Amino acid sequence: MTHFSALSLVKNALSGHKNWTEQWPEVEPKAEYDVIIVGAGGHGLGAAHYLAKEHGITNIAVIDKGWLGGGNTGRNTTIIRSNYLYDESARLYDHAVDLWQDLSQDLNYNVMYSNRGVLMLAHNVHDVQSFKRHVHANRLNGVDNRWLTKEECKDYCPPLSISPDARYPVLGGALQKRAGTARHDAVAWGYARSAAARGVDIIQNCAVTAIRRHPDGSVAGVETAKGFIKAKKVAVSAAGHTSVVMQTADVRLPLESYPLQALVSEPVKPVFPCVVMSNAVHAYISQSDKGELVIGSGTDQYTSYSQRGGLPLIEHTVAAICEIFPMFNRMRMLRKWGGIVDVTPDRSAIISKTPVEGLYVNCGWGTGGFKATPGAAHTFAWTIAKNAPHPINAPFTLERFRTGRLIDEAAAAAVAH
Ligand code: FAD
Ligand code: PYC
Repeated sequence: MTHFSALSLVKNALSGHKNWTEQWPEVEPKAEYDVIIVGAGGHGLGAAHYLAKEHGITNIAVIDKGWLGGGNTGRNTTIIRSNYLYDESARLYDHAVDLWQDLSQDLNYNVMYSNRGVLMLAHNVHDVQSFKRHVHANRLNGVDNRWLTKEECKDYCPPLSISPDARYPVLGGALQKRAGTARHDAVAWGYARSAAARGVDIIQNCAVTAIRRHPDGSVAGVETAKGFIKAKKVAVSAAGHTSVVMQTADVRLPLESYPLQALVSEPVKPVFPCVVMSNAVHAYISQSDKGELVIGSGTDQYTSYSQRGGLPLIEHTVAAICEIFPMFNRMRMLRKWGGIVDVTPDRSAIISKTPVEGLYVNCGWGTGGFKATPGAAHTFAWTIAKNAPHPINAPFTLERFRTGRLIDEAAAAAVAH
């Protein structure tokens, strides 16, 4: 496999870019693996990368029912931040933000991490109080976040309207400067390439139809579209479809699945310097390197696996964008899509062993798991390898739904649900 470097770029440019080697091979599944990961999104592929790189476990298959990165990893609006309220979340998301800093170097693949800053707008007294509470809590946890006046918000993001005549005027905002965006496909491709180079099999277009258990209850392997595959350990990272997959092993999870939508505009020259989120008016926006405005909408009010979502939400989001950024009034929207997100009762994730020996689950990221990809994958790999939680994901196990020690991050979740 080619090592990407300035030299390899020049060499391949001189031969018309015809001699690049494949990024990962297409393989048929073996009869047995040490670990099978269900779901080739960023979280599943990342877990395979860290299992191979940090725990020396390489006899792994990552199996996906579609193409790798075709789930929420390739459908999200790529916002990365760690400004969550509770200590446990701050540690988990900031661990991810730490890993994002050097991820391109770690993978030898440009994931285009851009820490352009995430600005969360406050539109009412409740927002102001809640965001200031987040700013203070974050700073106590060593997470950068600061309060900006509305004029400072405008300086940081010139397209923003701070007119007092708006329906919900901007009263100020919380800015996390280390936060930003990354290129979502590249994250999946980079992890896939690195894992494959270490011997991991990536098997696409092969649905896992059931998890099988031994008579003693422990995990035996998975039933797939290509037949039964034995495994010592099975790790499920299937986002919106997690509860369906886990049910086949008789494990019920506290999850509900909803469609969440996003859309992009026609491309324009660089005009938008950061990421802006407005929970109250309900829209979030950044500009991609192609020039499209990337705009996030809300979740449908009802559970569904339809992977599209209703038009009223898009209309509401576009109205919100026009209100906060009147200069975008005449922009045309190019396309919209949806993904199925898995939501827990406390809006926090689950990275955990399960009551089934050898079965692990990483889910419940709802509308906000892209930012966590490296941190979730890293701690999930640890949990699988050591059959025990990493100190960072210890508060995020299934136990909390028994003990009642919930981590209520609904206010930090960004998308109302
Ligand atoms: P996925 O990438 O969905 O991977 C799961 C994989 O499992 C899929 O590829 C799927 O095909 C596969 N699978 C499912 N069932 C089976 C089966 N039976 N057999 C085999 N394979 C199976 N998060 C943020 O942090 N910031 C954002 O700005 C943001 N915006 C979002 C916007 C939208 C529109 C959506 C939908 C989500 C957004 N999210 C955001 C959430 C984020 O995308 C997800 O939390 C995250 O990408 C989940 O990654 P994953 O690898 O767990 O899941
Ligand atoms: O978690 O930051 C987030 C987010 C933004 C849009 C969807 N999720």
